[in-house]
Amino acid sequence: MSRRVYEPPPTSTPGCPPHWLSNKDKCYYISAPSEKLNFNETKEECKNKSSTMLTIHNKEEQFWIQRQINGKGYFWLGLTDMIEENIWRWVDGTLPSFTNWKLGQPDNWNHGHEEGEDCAGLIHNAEWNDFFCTDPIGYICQRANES
Ligand SMILES: [Ca+2]
Ligand SMILES: [Ca+2]
Repeated sequence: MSRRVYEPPPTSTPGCPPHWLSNKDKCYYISAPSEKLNFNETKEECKNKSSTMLTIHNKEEQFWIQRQINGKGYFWLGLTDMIEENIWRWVDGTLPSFTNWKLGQPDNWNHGHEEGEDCAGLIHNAEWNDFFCTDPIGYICQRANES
């Protein structure tokens, strides 16, 4: 994959609801700094917004998301191994073909908890890390672009 040049964020959201961003065939809702939810709350909130939790399927989408959330903190991915430890699945049940785990992650860290970490999110540079599903962090919902 060749390196892509910087693209400024879109100024309009064709085919997407107000406050959603358009990229390729999807619309994305990125939570404001005050909006922090745990994994299950995010799943519910995205459903309420007629959408699903964020899934990332290739490097190009990963880079786009990285530009949107740069310096804004942590955000959930719709990715979990709560059904079977270390078998990561998107919320639609599919296995990821693309991943961007931070080196050493996922580590199923379990300090102070009986259960390890079973829900994945984006950290610095939009690298992926597994978190406790009950952690409140930012979230991103996605839906098909209708244009
Ligand atoms: Ca785990
Ligand atoms: Ca971790």
